[in-house]
Amino acid sequence: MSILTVETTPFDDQKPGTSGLRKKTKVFMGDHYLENFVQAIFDGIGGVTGKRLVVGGDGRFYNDKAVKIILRMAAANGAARVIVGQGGLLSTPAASHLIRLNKTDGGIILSASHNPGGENEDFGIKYNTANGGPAPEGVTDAIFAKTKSMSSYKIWDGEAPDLDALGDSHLGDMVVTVVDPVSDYADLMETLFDFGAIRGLFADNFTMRFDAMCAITGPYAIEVLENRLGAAKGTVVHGTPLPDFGGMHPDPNPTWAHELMDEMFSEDGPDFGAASDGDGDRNMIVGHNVYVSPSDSLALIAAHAKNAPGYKDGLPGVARSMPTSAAVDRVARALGIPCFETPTGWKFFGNLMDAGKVALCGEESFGTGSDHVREKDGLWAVLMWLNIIAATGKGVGELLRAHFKEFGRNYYSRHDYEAVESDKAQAAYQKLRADLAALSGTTYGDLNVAQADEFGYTDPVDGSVSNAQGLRVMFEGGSRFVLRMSGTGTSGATLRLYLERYEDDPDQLDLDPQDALAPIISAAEQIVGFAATLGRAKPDVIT
Ligand code: VG1
Ligand code: CO
Repeated sequence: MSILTVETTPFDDQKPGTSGLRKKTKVFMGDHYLENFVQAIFDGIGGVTGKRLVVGGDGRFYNDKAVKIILRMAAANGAARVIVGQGGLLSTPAASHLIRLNKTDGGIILSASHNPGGENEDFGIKYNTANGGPAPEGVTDAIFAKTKSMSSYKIWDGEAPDLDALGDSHLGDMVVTVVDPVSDYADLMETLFDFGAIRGLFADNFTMRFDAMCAITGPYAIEVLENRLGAAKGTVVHGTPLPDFGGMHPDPNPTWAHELMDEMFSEDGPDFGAASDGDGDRNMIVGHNVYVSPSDSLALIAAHAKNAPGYKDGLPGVARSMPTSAAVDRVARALGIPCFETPTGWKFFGNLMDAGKVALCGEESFGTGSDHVREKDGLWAVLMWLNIIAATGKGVGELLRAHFKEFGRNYYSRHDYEAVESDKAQAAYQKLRADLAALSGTTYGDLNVAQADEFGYTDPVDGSVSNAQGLRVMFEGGSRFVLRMSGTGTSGATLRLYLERYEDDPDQLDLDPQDALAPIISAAEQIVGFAATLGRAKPDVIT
């Protein structure tokens, strides 16, 4: 057996997006496509000679084959050890934890997250650094630069070991360690939350439904909720990860997790419901007859985190992505802690957490997490809610109403225009961008534009600058809309319109968000002209 050096030519479309490189599965299966990118990762981080890595993915179609290719390439490139989840499986938060627990040099996660999986759907790959978090832009830029001049890659000329057998084996000089994907993660959860109190809740007939959407979180949720916390068998549904997610679109929002929504809004629905995405880092929280928007979930967790043992001393600070609502800002102000506003994508939270400036982070896109790992963590958010419910004795609806009463409500919604022809999406985006300077002082119905700008971010820890992170139109009184181009899609362009309005009139706290936001939706239409520019009468997905 020996090291093969395979000649190749560069691909011109391997620029990582919001969270790694995502393409149609068949693109990754094409000759040299995955291999080129993996070699670019290795070269972009200064080689992997003598290094230790974690590798795993969400089990979607091609996951197993891709893991074996990466193992053979790591061995040929001189890596010392690779820790792999059994069967090549690891949720994104569990991979982040394994990197930190074993103090490896980094890891490779295979997933296209909330995008559907299968031979004709999506696949993805990303690199995480030694802190367990997604590589920051400086690193992804270096990887992208390497993809542009790729002329050969190295791969071990021999079979990768069986990924189903736990324990160590060798691939050339490299040690492959196959680990249980769940146990270390489940142990970590036990250190953060009051498992005794949550067990008491379930012993007291508290009912729950967790929809794993045939994706990676199933085994984690079964172990933690059913085995360790005593939730009734069958609490976790769609709990077996399948290569095509059983045809489900594993994006935990009311549109795609409609089965769960129907059950939670039925007469005898469970007390508590949750869902997670393809790779396990997203979450949706639902009570009986009440839906919790991710921005509100973040704010409520910030207000109640002290109930969980892992956060009993309080939070040093919190952070949210720019398009996420300002609900958490109000809690931070009340707690007297800082609140940071970052660009979209979890990679921007890493430095803040490493520096101890924040312990809780969130995004409007169903992402919540803390400094226990450096990724968002779906099951963590679910356990945090269970811990808060157990500690306060209040249900989801009661908690939410009390929260709005105390802090007011940031009505919030996101309208997505998906798979738009790229030039049309660009036209709409660039039109608003060009108009920004002239918007301030203009009026739409009762709304006066106070400020309009393009969001840019200077990292408070390392001073790195990330420009062009979305367009903001802010109205007097705190309402606003934001327009962004998605960086995770694989066909055409997706435009995201984020809408927000603050309300503290006690009689106005229970409106339908789409009604509450109607004046802002109308202003955005007048300013951007979606119907005319995109040729779409309405958005494809509303969350
Ligand atoms: C989307 C979300 C963003 C999230 C990213 C990765 O990105 O909006 O908040 O961090 O997905 O999530 P974009 O560029 O499409 O808006 V995951 O769970 O797909 O890794
Ligand atoms: Co995800």
